[in-house]
Amino acid sequence: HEHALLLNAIAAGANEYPKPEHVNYTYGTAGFRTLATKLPSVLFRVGLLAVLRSKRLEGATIGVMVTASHNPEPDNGVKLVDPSGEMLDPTWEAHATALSNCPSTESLISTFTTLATHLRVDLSQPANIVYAYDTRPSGPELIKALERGFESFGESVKTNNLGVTTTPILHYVVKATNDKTGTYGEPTKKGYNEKMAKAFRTLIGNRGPLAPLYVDCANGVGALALQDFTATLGDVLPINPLNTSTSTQGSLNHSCGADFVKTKQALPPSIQSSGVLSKAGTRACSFDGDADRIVYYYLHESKGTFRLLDGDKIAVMVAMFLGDLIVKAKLDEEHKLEVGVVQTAYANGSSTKYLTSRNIPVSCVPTGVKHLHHAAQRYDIGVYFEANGHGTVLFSDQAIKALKSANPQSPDSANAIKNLLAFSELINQAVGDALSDMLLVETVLAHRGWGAAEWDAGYEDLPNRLVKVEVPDRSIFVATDAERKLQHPQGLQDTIDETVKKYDMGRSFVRPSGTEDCVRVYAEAKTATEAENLAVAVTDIVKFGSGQV
Ligand code: G16
Repeated sequence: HEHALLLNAIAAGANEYPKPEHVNYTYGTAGFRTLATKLPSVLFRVGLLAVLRSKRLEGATIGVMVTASHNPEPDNGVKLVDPSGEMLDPTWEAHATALSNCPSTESLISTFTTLATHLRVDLSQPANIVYAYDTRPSGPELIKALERGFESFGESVKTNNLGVTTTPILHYVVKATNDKTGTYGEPTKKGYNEKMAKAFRTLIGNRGPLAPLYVDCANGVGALALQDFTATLGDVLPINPLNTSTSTQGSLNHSCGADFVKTKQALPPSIQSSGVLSKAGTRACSFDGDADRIVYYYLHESKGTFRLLDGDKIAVMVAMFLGDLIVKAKLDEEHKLEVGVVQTAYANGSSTKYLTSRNIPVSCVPTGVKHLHHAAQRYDIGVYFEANGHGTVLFSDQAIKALKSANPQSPDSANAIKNLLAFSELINQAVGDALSDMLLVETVLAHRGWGAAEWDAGYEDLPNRLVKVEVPDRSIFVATDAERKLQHPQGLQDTIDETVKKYDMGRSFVRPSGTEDCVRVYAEAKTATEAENLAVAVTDIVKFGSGQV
């Protein structure tokens, strides 16, 4: 009887949120992402799946984030977060896709029932969900659809609406809520801010106050998180927030934010015209629309040219610094720790070469935080960053144990150990966070006594270009070998290889985007002109391969 009631409730909700015809949804790089107007039925169905997942895990708390991050304002999206604070188990992505594509209420009910049976979900279990959304105007309507999904299950579902919040805060709250040891932190925004502020103060010691930092918030939710955080932190780090217009229509990610800066390799026009970077030594950073990416930049002191310090530059500086701290910690032979770095094909060739030449292990995985995160878990201390600024540093349980049980033989070692442990508190262990990563960068710079120019001096990026190519059907492009090669359309990779050979230090690859309706072309080469020409040549190959030319 109860089962029949549940199915009736789901059917009633499904009728309110019918699936639009001729749309095929896929769970992409970071969940479902498309025009917000196409998403209400998906949100309702994701609500159902989140409850199934929580019930399957005996009521463990699941997270749901409504955001389209770096995408333009009219887009939106939704992704699920597992109890550990990590992205949804990839085997469940197919279930999310199956539910989202059911053409009718009847087929949705039948797919739901089949899933519940096959996944051995005991529907009488409780379910717990935490959810949040970014500042997009479409957020509240989509949240209603999501809540309608939860409500179908009646009282067995307990929810916690975090409201307008960044993606990393949602991940943190999910992890902290499920943490049985009670050591990770209080499962609230306040708990998160206090945890980070405390670790940051410990690490900065008497080095503060630091030089002022300009932060481009992409006119998104990062502006609100930054404001909350600075109120907690006080004046150790003077922060000047820029692009904070979260309620001005059309402003989100528009000509600002991490994706703009990384792709255009230029200052946001608003920062250019404000002149705030013209004072030598001034550094700035940009967040993206949901504050889980960060890139830094500054202007060259004598030439005034734009210098980008992207995810690769962050990874290299942080890995080198943590490696040095481990040496200083002088841990016993059986507790020796290793730092490793995880990158994607987008990593600048110079960064990989630099790390390898310093004997830091580097692995390459496909695009998407979920892939990097898992690869980073294989190291004692795993540093992962996508070139676009997504990333974090993971400390394994073993590393934490080794540090906590160490017997330092000198004040220097004791200090290094204390600092390594403080880094594990400062850095978000669930997912990359622009705010936490910003504090990480600031700490390393303060300890090294470096400004942006000294950080930048480590290695010189190879000139590169990233191009979005619009094609009639991006699904015909299938990449392999950590996305460094194209498997389909057949023969295209051979043509690309032939072309790449003609360029000094040339490298290029093609892959379909999992968040936007386009194919991405990346090219690097010895000179800017060559990188540009290579990108144009490969773009032509893609257009030809897509049947456009
Ligand atoms: C998302 C993912 C990132 C990925 C980016 C671009 O970022 O979380 O891992 O690098 O999309 O992916 P694609 O090239 O497949 O479009 P965000 O910041 O948009 O959530």
